[in-house]
This record gives sequence, structure tokens and C-alpha cells, in this order.
Amino acid sequence: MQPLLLKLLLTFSAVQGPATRGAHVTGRIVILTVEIAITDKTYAPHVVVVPLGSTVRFPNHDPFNHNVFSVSEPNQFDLGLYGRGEAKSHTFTNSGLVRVYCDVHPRMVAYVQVMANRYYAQPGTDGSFTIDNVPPGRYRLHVWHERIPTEVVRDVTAGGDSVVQIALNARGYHWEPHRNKYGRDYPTNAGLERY
Ligand SMILES: [Cu+2]
Repeated sequence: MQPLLLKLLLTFSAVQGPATRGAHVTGRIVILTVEIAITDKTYAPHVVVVPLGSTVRFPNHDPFNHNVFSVSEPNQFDLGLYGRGEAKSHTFTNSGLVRVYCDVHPRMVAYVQVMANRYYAQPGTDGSFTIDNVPPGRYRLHVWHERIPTEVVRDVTAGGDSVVQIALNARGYHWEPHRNKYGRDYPTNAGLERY
């Protein structure tokens, strides 16, 4: 495996089931509150995975304003401008990928993966992951990474200690500018602004 790919694999993947027809899965969900801190115009951590119904807090530690927002349907939200020491939150009531931006700083990007069941994992620093207590059966495994163009989908069988190995290819990745919350391009000096 290429070192680059290995590193990307380490960074993050989200994995979820269910399920091919016939396998009935009802994982009990525990709602969470997690934090994505804003420091030096950066979201950290910039990728989180949460169960449906969970809340993400966005505390601003910078001495200037940020405007956390998303236009990812159906989880769009807009926390408005707020300054240092303030924290605003959003509760995610739909499953799916939510791209979180800042209306002031176009380079600020975070991802919230909202999961409809508990069968998911975020790989550790060595790239390994485990999804515990999956009832035996056939499932469809979805693998996501911010730098691959589409999810990798794999049919897998759970039962005993099933092992699956997946390598992601991010060679085609390049930074794509996005629009602000009004659907317009950021000002041309965006990213160079003093604050
Ligand atoms: Cu910002």
C-alpha cells in the first residue's frame, strides 16, 4: 500500500450497516453531545461520527467571529456570527453526511456523519476498526473518507470474527472551493482576510 493511502486510511473512515434484505438489525442508539472546537480558523476534530439525535457544540476560541453553517440537506443549519468564548450547538435529526463550513473563512471545513444505527466505527490511528456485536448475516459496508470521491461499498458477512480489509485511493483528491451560506462565492480575498 502507498504510504499516502495508508495515512488517509488512518485519518478516518465511517462504516455503517445495515443490511442486505433478510438481515434484521436494530442497534440501540445512545445519543451523544460532542464538541468540535474552533481554534486558529480550524475545526478540531474536523470529522466526527455521531448517532442520530446527537448534538455537536462548536465553541469559538478565536479572538474574532465565526459563522458555523451547513447547507447539507436535510441537516442544514446556520448558527450565525459569534465571538470568542461563545459556543453554539446543533442537534442532528436526520442521518447522513453534513458538511460544516464557516461563512467568514472558506478554508474551514468539518464533517459530521450522522448514523441511523450503532453499527459503525471510526478507525484508530493504525487504521484498524471493529464493529462489535453484529448479528450474523450479510451486510453492506459503506466506507467514507473526505478525500475519496464516493463511498466504497462492500458486501460482507458477519459471524464469528469476520475480517475485512479495505484500502482507499485518494490520489484524485484536490481542494474544491464551496459556496457561502447565501450560495455565492466567497469574496476574492477570502482566506487572506486579517480575521
Ligand atoms: Cu470562521
